[in-house]
Amino acid sequence: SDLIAYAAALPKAELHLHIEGSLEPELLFKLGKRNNIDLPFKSVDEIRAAYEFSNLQDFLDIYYQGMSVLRTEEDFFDLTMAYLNRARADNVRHAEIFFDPQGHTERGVPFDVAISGISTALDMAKVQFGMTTKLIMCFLRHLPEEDAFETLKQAENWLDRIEAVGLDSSEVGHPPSKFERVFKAARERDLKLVAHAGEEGPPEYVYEALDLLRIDRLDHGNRSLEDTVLVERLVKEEMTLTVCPLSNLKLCVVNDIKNHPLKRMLELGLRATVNSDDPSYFGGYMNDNFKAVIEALDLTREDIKTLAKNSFAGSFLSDGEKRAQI
Ligand code: ES4
Ligand code: ZN
Repeated sequence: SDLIAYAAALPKAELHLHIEGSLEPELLFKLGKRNNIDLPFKSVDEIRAAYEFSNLQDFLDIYYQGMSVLRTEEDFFDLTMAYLNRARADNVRHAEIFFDPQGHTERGVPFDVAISGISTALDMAKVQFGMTTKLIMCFLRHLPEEDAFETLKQAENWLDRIEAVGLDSSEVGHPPSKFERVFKAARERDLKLVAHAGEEGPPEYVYEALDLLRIDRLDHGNRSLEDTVLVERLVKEEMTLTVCPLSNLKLCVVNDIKNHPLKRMLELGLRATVNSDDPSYFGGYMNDNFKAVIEALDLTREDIKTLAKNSFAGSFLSDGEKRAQI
């Protein structure tokens, strides 16, 4: 319809995107071949058929398996370049990109190899198509806090290339409180702070992310809606929520896209944004996510405009850079 075309054409920022989750089956195969890695799949179709999840952990098992083909700097460059090209086609003008260094270092791929391949692609996107980007280094929350400290140490020479730290992977059983000290250390290095919370975890985890980690932005945050006091606080603090509609559907955070809380979030005055999370695994990039919620939730032109504005307002761009985009 008209509104879908309107959303597609709007300049947008993507604030919740795991670069390893943008690895398409075709590239996965190509890199597997290039690196002589034996894969448990014989075809692209076979891989796609395996992308059926009943919860976050189901997905994460496949996600960590998929990233095993990423070995060299060139692999990380190719992965990142493919995403940036695809995002650009959806009129994403600015992207704040997560990466999971521990998903690589624990397989023997050095931190420097991953970040250097990614960074080269980010620099090229700026020169070639004027796209701006920020890099967010995530800690895997199923691993000990000590490992996160080790990762922060490995990042020491790259701090000028890293905007923020984040927290991802298996949420339930790994509350934000587990990472209070390493987030404090990151804050002392002037890094911005974000965390996945309230995706599968309870509102209590969102409170911990706010009060103990002192986050600048909330990733997902869906389950905040179960707590009216928490919602009022998020509204008052103008906290940005990076919402991922197709991800929520594929991971059964919502049982039907028609029951997605995005519209309700906007009505409550929350600063919600639309993002693709792990687009290769969840069935779509930025504009596919917009299309899904526009059709299912009867979003208005004003809603769509608000979502695009929120994406820049909630970004880590400077005030001057935000004004230039909005
Ligand atoms: C993730 Cl959707 C999601 N949630 C938590 N951790 C993740 N890592 C990659 N995608
Ligand atoms: Zn995520």
